[in-house]
Amino acid sequence: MSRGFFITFEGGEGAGKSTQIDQLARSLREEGRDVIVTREPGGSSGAEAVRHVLLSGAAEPFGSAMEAVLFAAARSDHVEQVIRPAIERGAVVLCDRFLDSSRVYQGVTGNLDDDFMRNLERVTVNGMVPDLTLVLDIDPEEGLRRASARRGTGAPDRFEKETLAIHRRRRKAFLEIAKAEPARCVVIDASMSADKVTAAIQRAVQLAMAAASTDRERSEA
Ligand code: T5A
Repeated sequence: MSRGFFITFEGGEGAGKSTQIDQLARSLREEGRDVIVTREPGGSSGAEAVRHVLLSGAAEPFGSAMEAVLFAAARSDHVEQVIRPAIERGAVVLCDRFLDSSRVYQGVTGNLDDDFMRNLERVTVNGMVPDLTLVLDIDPEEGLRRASARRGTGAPDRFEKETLAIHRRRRKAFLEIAKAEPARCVVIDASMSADKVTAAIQRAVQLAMAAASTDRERSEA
């Protein structure tokens, strides 16, 4: 593959994104592919420095627009330092959350203006739109239960602690994005067993990679 392939994992809290990224990375590496696993907020040294400020709630008093700006600053560093170089050298990049999380968490449930979010996204992503986005869909009650069981006695973060009604709005918003962008997004039922989710993801990834190769061959012919 000359250019790499950029896959993002999206969805609510505790949907199983990290679990499934590990599985997919393992199977792609077994096929001999160069795989980069990364996450947001974070993924580059500059962005990891901003991660704690965002997830601890230290930026919450600034309001959702300024939180969106901080997520954007972290994403810009991550795109330019990690994602774009990896894609240009032909790697497969697996990213735990990306632009759709900002659209949903800051845009929809932060009640931010569409134009503001669109302009911020354009500057931040700078053309690095995912080739495939896997939306792991789960009832927020179950997702939060899983996230809480994994966390043990630790406190929920800035976004996890919000009301069930807000998490439900987020689920709906992720599904609306997937419906509006069917060429990029595939919805995966994340309530199934982890093995079944892995199998569904592998099918979606194989199909998307095969379609991308065909498109490239056609455009080079
Ligand atoms: N955010 C992020 C924004 O507001 N705007 C943005 O632009 C971005 C990028 C990040 C937070 O930041 C917000 C969104 C988030 O609130 P985070 O700590 O990085 O927070 O965590 P999350 O991305 O939310 O991910 P989680 O850690 O909550 O969950 P995962 O990764 O989806 O789930 P995972 O794999 O850790 O699984 C959770 C538990 O469930 C089990 C696992 O073993 C684990 O214990 N599990 C299953 N159990 C049963 N059946 C299955 N199929 C299972 N799959 C996993």
